[in-house]
Amino acid sequence: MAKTSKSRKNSRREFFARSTALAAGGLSLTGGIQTSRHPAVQRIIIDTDPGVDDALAIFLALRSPELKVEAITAVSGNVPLDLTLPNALRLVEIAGRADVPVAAGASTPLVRRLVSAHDFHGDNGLAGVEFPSPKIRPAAESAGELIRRIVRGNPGEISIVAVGPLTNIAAVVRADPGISPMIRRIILMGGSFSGGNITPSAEFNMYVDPEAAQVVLGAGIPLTMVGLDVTRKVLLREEQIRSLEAGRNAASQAAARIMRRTLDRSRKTKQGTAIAMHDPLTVAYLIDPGILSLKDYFVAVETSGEITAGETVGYSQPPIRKSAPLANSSTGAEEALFRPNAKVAVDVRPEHFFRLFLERVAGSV
Ligand SMILES: [Ca+2]
Repeated sequence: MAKTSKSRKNSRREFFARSTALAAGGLSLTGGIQTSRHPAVQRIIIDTDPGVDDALAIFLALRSPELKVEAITAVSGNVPLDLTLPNALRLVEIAGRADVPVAAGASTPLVRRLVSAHDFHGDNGLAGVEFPSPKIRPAAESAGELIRRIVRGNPGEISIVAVGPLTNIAAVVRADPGISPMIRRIILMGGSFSGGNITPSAEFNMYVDPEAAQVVLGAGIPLTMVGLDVTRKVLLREEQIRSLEAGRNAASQAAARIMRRTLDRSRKTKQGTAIAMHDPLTVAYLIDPGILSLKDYFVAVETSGEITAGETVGYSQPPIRKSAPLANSSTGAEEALFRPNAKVAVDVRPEHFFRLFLERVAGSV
């Protein structure tokens, strides 16, 4: 008995030592080459709309020693806030991390009615898998208050991982414009340069709140955009679900149940036989930047299109030209100064993602 406990403790220590060394040295898990140095632990806030792939992203973050999750803020998106908030609380509780504060954010987009995605995420947002009601309570502060307090208390230290519609982040930037230079960076899941997943033009998070996306893209905060161009190439299948089922921890078991049900639904509704790893890919990139290749773009989001709202358009070089003015318009076809506002993921190594993801979520950490 004592021996088992000791060896488990040792393997846990070795795991953390190895992971911390990797992070401290900027050593890529995938390449094995020391490239650059960055702080051993990255402090993050996760803004999320759980959401089946949000669940995986949260588990991955909470089980990775390179990341310190300072807070989780819920937003309406895949399902309304009255589901995403308790789901976030449930996920934190399942992962055994009741120490992480969870706060309620916006229940509606900035100026639009909420369009949710129950058809994919199930009635409860977790593929219809029933987990017990959470015992922990949401933070007394709102998402906006919590984000502002943490960022202002640690200027330049906190990165935001935004894996839902950008409503909460836009509201923070609008209410407190001076906060932008204090945010280390935003890594967002959203957008696409290769067609959408809710309309032919728009990716879901951008579609739900394009006005919020416009605020965030224009805020001058260092941005990394992880969009459908890469996330739809990282597909979870039967094989990975079996690995999660074999994982001997509550998070892996919960992830397995959620993804098993999601895959079954997807097959039945003929939406496909694999599940794109949108949100967890964003978190995985923070842990191992070698998983993605990035390219500088000026990214703009369509807000006025009747058919195309939420479409992201990437300019890789000047000029930044808009549509031709209407004949009765008083404005000309002005060109804006070309200055990239985002690093956009253009290529991905799916096998590296799954190695990291399964090691962390299904592993015995
Ligand atoms: Ca999400």
